Formats: sequence, C-alpha cells, structure tokens
Amino acid sequence: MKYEGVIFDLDGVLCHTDAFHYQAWKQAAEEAGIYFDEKINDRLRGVSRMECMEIILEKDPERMTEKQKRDFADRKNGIYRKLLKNMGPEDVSEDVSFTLMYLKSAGIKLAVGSSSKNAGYILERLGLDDLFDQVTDGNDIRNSKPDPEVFLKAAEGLGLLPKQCLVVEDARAGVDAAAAGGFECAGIGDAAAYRKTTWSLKRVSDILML
Ligand code: B16
Ligand code: MG
Repeated sequence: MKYEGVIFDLDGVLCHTDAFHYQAWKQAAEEAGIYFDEKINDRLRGVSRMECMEIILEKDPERMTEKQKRDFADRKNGIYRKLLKNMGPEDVSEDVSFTLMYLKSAGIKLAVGSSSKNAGYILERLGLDDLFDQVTDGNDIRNSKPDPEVFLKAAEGLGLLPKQCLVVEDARAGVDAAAAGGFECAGIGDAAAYRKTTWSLKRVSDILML
C-alpha cells in the first residue's frame, strides 16, 4: 500500500448501524407524529445528529423549538443506544477483520474518523476499541462532514499529513469532507459511484491493492 495511514469511517464501512438508526428515528418520529421513511434515513448517512434533525424537519422547519429538537434527538439516541447492545464482535465482517489485521501487521497506522458521538461505544461493542492508533469522532469536532475537520484531526493524531493517508467512506458527505481536506478517498456502497471518490471499492479489502 502506498499510504502510511488509513482513516476509516465507522458506520457503513467498519460496521452497519443503518437499520438501528432507522428503527430509532422511526420510533421517535412516530411518537412525535412526524413522517419518516427509509428514503429520509438514507440521507442521514455521515450527517451529525442535530443536522439529521434539520433534514427530518425540512418540510416544516418551524415545527419544533431548539429545545424540542434536542429532546427529540436525545430520545432517538436513547432508543439507538439500546439497539446497539445487540451488536458484538460477530458484526465485524471477515473482510473488514482481515483488512484491519493485514494493515496493522504491515505497520500502516489506523484511525477512525466518524461523525458519531457513539463511536467509542460501537467500537467497544465490536471488540475493536484497542486496535486503532487514533479515534476521532463526533465528540471531538465542531463541524461535521462535509467539513474536513474530523479527518484532519484524525491525520494529525496519527502524526501524518493528509496526502499520506487514505480515507475510506460510504457517504457522499464523507467523500466531500475527505476531498476538502486534501485526502485521497476510497468509496464503498453509495460513495463508490460518486465522482469525487479517488478509488471505487466493491469490498473494504480492495484497499489492500492500492
Ligand atoms: P450519532 P459515520 C454517522 O457515522 C452516521 O453515518 C450517521 O447516520 C449519524 O447520524 C452520525 O454518525 C451521528 O451519529 O447520533 O451516533 O452521534 O458514518 O460518520 O461513522
Ligand atoms: Mg458512514
């Protein structure tokens, strides 16, 4: 690999929490009488919790006060955290596990760059909390993706420059963030077909060829 470090997005790359996010937003929305569907959920990938609120309320932005928005987001997070208890090391795919072990043994520095404030907890549930040299998440940043802050801080934590690192992302907002920070970016899923993606991946282990 030509990179000295790899910065992985968490949700959608190292693991899949989409269904839990969906269930939690859906339940909180139903309780509050707000419409929510999978299409809206798809637009929430890589986006911070409070920015998700703006998307959910975009048809009726005046509907809630700031306090009500925070309460709604807290309610969603409570439901989401309970669902995360269902996750365990078996939720890391063999492909992801192999990739992480291979890179680690090759001496490549490894980081997580996630918008999620639950990243630490998720990594713990997955049994991956000791593996990374740097974890930068939603608790460490002021501006979330597409702002490059999360990746710039992760690279800094690794002691590397953006051009020395590869970012791996599943969300367009994340690819935009990587590009804005001067990183090359490998896109998987939704991000694979995005024009700003440097490399398109079918599976995470494809990065081992770069
Ligand atoms: P939380 P990533 C993102 O994580 C998710 O893709 C996005 O759907 C979620 O809204 C965001 O984290 C915030 O998550 O509510 O747990 O703080 O893809 O950047 O790892
Ligand atoms: Mg993601």
